[in-house]
Amino acid sequence: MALSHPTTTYAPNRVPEQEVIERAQKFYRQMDQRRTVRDFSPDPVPFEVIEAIVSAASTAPSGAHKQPWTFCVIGNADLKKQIREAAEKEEYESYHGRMPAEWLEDLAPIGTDWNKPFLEVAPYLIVVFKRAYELDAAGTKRKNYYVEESVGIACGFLLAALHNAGLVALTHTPSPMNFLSTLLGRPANERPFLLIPVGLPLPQCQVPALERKAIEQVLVHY
Ligand code: IYR
Repeated sequence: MALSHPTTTYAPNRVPEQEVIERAQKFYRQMDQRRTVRDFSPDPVPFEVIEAIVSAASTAPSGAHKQPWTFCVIGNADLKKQIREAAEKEEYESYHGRMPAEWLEDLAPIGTDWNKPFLEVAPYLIVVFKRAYELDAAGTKRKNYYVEESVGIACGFLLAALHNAGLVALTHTPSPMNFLSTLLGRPANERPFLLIPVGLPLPQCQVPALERKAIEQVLVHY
């Protein structure tokens, strides 16, 4: 059986080389301003901003174009409170025995602990789910491919889109995360991937004094 794969013309304008260089360097300078933030302002953010940002994330490439992601956006105060309480319960156990000494040592400079007030303060929580498989109309399982890679790339797009819009985020991974499936009533083919509080930073909010690796440490030119 011959499978059809229709194509469509893709002809973006060629950008002049000097402009390519300038755009690339400008984008790097913008991205270098991004910081992970834990001190959120409770100020609201219009939902249409979140919609555009999730739309940008959902343009990511994915294995066999399966788009194996769902972005659950929580603005409801009561649900945020329930998520905070469940996350803190897990995190308390993690910080008091589940995380090995080396992990706690690596986190010490970042200053995190089991308290997660940002889960209630941030105007939105975006819970990203990876879809392990799909169910077709007959209820038969259909595979998704490179799900971790695809959803990871989509989350990268999401973080870049948030930063571009002037918002801040935290890539939070309470562990284990299955409480999110229960609280949000997600189907069995979805697994929580990342919990991303989103909003505006508190004025003068503090972040760890971090340095990024130099280009020579991360780029090997053959
Ligand atoms: N999930 C915990 C611990 C944690 C782990 C890493 I790796 C971090 O970079 C930061 C925190 C928490 O969210 O506190």
